[in-house]
Amino acid sequence: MPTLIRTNCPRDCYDACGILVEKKEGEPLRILGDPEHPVARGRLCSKCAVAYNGVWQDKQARLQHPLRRSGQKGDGAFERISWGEALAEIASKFQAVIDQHGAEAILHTHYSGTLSLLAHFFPNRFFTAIGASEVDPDTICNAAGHVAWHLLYGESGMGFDPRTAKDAASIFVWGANPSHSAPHIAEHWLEGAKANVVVIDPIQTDSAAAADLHVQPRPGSDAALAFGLLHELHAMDAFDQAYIENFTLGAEEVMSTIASCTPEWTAEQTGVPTSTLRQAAELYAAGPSMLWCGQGLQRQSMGGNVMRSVGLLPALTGNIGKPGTGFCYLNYTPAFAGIDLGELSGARLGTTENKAKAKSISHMDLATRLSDSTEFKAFIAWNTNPLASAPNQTALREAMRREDLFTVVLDCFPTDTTAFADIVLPAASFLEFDDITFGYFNLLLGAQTKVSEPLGESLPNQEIFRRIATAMSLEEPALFDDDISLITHMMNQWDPGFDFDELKTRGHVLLGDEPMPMYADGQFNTRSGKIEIASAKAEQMGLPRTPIPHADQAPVDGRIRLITPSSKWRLNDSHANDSHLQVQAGPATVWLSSIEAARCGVIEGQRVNVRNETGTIELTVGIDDTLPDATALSYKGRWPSIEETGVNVNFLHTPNKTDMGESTSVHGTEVYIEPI
Ligand SMILES: Nc1nc2c(c(=O)[nH]1)N[C@H]1C(S)=C(S)[C@@H](COP(=O)(O)OP(=O)(O)OC[C@H]3O[C@@H](n4cnc5c(=O)[nH]c(N)nc54)[C@H](O)[C@@H]3O)O[C@H]1N2
Ligand SMILES: Nc1nc2c(c(=O)[nH]1)N[C@H]1C(S)=C(S)[C@@H](COP(=O)(O)OP(=O)(O)OC[C@H]3O[C@@H](n4cnc5c(=O)[nH]c(N)nc54)[C@H](O)[C@@H]3O)O[C@H]1N2
Ligand code: SF4
Ligand SMILES: [Mo]
Repeated sequence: MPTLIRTNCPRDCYDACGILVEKKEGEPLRILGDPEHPVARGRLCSKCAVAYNGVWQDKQARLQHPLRRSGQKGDGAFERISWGEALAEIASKFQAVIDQHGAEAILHTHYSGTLSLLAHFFPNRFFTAIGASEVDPDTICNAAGHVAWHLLYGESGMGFDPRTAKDAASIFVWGANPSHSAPHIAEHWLEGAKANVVVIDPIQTDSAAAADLHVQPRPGSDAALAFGLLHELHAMDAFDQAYIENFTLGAEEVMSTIASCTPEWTAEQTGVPTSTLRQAAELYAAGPSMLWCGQGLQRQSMGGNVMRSVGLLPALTGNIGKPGTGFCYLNYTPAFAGIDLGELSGARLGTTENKAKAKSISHMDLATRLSDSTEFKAFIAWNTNPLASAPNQTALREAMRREDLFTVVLDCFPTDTTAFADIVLPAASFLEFDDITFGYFNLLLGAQTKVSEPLGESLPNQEIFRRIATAMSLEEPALFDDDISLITHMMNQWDPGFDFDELKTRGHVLLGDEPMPMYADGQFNTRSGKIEIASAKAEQMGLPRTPIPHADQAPVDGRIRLITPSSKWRLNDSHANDSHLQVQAGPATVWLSSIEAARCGVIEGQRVNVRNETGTIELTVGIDDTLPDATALSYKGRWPSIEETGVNVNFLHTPNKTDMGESTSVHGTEVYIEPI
């Protein structure tokens, strides 16, 4: 008889599925969806069902021992060393950098390889305590949106509770593609909703195709679209004057702009027909209406302004604080449960002097800053594979070839980034240690349960950093808190009325029995306590005082917008090394409409050069006639080292910063497409 163990998927994914592991002596684990989990409902997504039973259990594919570089950086030639040797070398190199250049010359980059709380947050304690510099993680993903929601509502991590959809008449999905990035939410929550679904996306995603209405603006034109919708909503008398008066600040400053954004003007700016605009406005006006704003939406050069403009809809129509309303960017579920993530990450550690010297740099500057040998002397990447996911790949690779840059990389697998390390440290997988997981859409917390021993000599991230701290003879006690006390401490902060063992038995908990009301009290965490439509803070930051109806210019001179969003077959760049998923994903393809293909002089199946000022890559043409003019599509998540061409779309990803948050504008990338 197999043993059945409940655990949860800790990937950076909206779904946060429950997992059931079947364990039988002498046989591979069977990783299945938990039938009792409200999101998974007995099934994992098509990528994890394969990868968790494939590459994640392939011992040969995993890193099992610490390694020291034995060839040139990038070659991937390593010799096995002991943990003792690895830790001694890291400690002495870090100490030398600190003595000669200060701890701020140590730069770490990290993100969401795993979101389980200990493995994701605890290692930051080490870097904060010593005063190291950090690549601001959100600048590769969603920093523009965070700044925008903060300016408007004072929060970016408190969205609607998805359960409130039972009371909604319409659900707007703006610039997210749940059919890829949240597959269970797409299938059960969205497609099963009684509400009318409106998807706003330049691409006809499967979610858009299944929606009641697909609004297809040109990329980067959403702020104009939002103002055009507001014009229609105002004309329909759908503004909530009482709500505006009581809970918003500065609405009068946008009213004349809204009046000027006529349907005809909006159609010209966005490519959305006036009839579609009206239909969308009618559906939002019918209310109660929910608004889900994706992270793809703000990966445009004016992405912050886009979010601020779209965020006006709930405020001006009063679709907030009541059942079936609200907006969602992300939900910081552990914080709702009372878990202190600042404490877990050691935000309060380190001296004031160190803190003042430690730098926070944008991913958009990483390649150039790292290529300057005077600034950073050591580089540590953990929970991330920047040589697949970051912009400006050619320059970043060149910088990481620096012989004087001591580089340490932690991962479960050998990746493009580990190939550039001096020391590689093997990380245990989510099946190999206990932790707490969470959902950032549904208000879920779950147990990550240890199913098997760490493979080879691999260790969880948090243990690796405890050992580095020991090797450096650091004394801060918070660096040595063990997993059991950290988990117990978090359970105490949360206080659900049972302990971690019970959480393991239950698998997951959905916070609250009923939908949690967000902003029902009309209190907002802005300076004024109101929704700041006009913002003095924005002005101080050098931004417009109010959102503006901007639309990016359509590309000129034969250039094309290249959107590179979530692939159905990858989770960011995780699982790209699974051979079965490589077959499913097919060859690296750039999708174009037949009109656009003809204009470029290329046909379906042809190999083409896709190029811009940042790089050139070779792709195969696919035809998709649902794509708008001057827009191309290619999915993210491939490892250059696995591709025959040795490159991926991030060789084209120009590190242009968004208007807010110094974040990526990757979906604003422009390219030329030419026959080879
Ligand atoms: N072109 C393009 N590029 C993009 C994007 C895009 O839309 N288009 N999106 C961006 C976004 S949103 C993001 S978030 C980034 C994500 O980019 P990454 O952070 O690079 O991607 P992930 O796949 O989340 O995780 C990276 C690594 O973490 C490792 N990992 C998993 N579990 C553990 C663990 O427990 N310990 C350690 N040490 N490692 C572990 C995985 O094996 C994997 O190699 O990519 C960005 N890049
Ligand atoms: N399968 C899978 N799931 C994932 C990930 C993955 O890589 N693969 N990544 C995870 C991570 S880290 C993140 S951050 C999320 C991201 O997931 P999402 O929030 O869904 O973001 P993206 O996939 O980047 O893009 C979503 C949609 O935004 C659209 N878009 C691009 N530009 C514009 C625009 O100007 N206007 C409008 N209206 N839409 C636009 C794209 O066409 C795309 O369909 O997904 C998570 N889930
Ligand atoms: S990646 Fe997302 S959809 Fe797939 S199993 Fe994990 S949580 Fe579920
Ligand atoms: Mo992300």
